[in-house]
Amino acid sequence: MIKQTLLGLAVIIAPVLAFAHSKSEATTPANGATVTEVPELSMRFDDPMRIISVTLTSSDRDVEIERETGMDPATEFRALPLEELTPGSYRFDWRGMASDGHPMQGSFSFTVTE
Ligand SMILES: [Cu+2]
Repeated sequence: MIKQTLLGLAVIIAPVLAFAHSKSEATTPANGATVTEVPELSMRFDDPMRIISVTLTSSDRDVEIERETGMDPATEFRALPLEELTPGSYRFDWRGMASDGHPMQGSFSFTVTE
């Protein structure tokens, strides 16, 4: 009986905790998307996020990107690839700090075709 009650509480509390953190709401390209070109990489957050580091990886190598957004907390992050992205799978990883001071990280992936 007690176990059931605790489980019920965990289910109720979990979404509230997740919601307290600023999360990446939408990205360009969208997570899982297949695109023919990538003029820019962007992320939008529901609360300002200080993006500390970003990497774009394809297969086994890092692709050079240049961030357009500074180090100040912002609800939108933007970066440009410094080279045309050749067909393949890409993964964008970011680390940052939420407005409540908690370290956050996330990633999204996309595929480039000809
Ligand atoms: Cu937090």
